[in-house]
Amino acid sequence: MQASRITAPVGAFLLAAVPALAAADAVTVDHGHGPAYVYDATYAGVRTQVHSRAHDGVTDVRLIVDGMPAGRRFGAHVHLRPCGPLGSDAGGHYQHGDAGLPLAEREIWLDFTPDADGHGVARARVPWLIAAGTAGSVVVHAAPTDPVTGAAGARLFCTTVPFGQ
Ligand SMILES: [Cu+2]
Repeated sequence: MQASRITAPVGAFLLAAVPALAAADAVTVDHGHGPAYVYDATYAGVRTQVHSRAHDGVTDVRLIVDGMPAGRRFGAHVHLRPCGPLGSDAGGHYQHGDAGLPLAEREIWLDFTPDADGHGVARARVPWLIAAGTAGSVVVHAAPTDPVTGAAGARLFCTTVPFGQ
């Protein structure tokens, strides 16, 4: 239910003397713990963590979910806005760059299959950064992500993550 963000310059000792260099080397780390909202009572007991690390033009996002039913695959994505009382409040999928590229290269997908203990982990690594304020959550869906359309069925629960802010 909390979200936090830390921006830590690499080689902080350089910060005072060379601010521009320090900024270019900044590592931005965003976290979200949740879910903030659950839209299907079946999932009322789940717990989520999202960890996002951006550095050198690469964004690395991890989703960890506990308390899930085992053995089937769930879709998950980075969405545009923070979670709200309605599943639709998170908006559509965050999309980056050239609309001519496949969706799988322009969005951040975090599909996962929980193990026998109901523990699921997904990691996505993309060669670009999320502009501050342009993505606000990770939504878990009822079905795996369709590789062409990006659709993944009903929104089950949502974790707010202040990406890049
Ligand atoms: Cu989604």
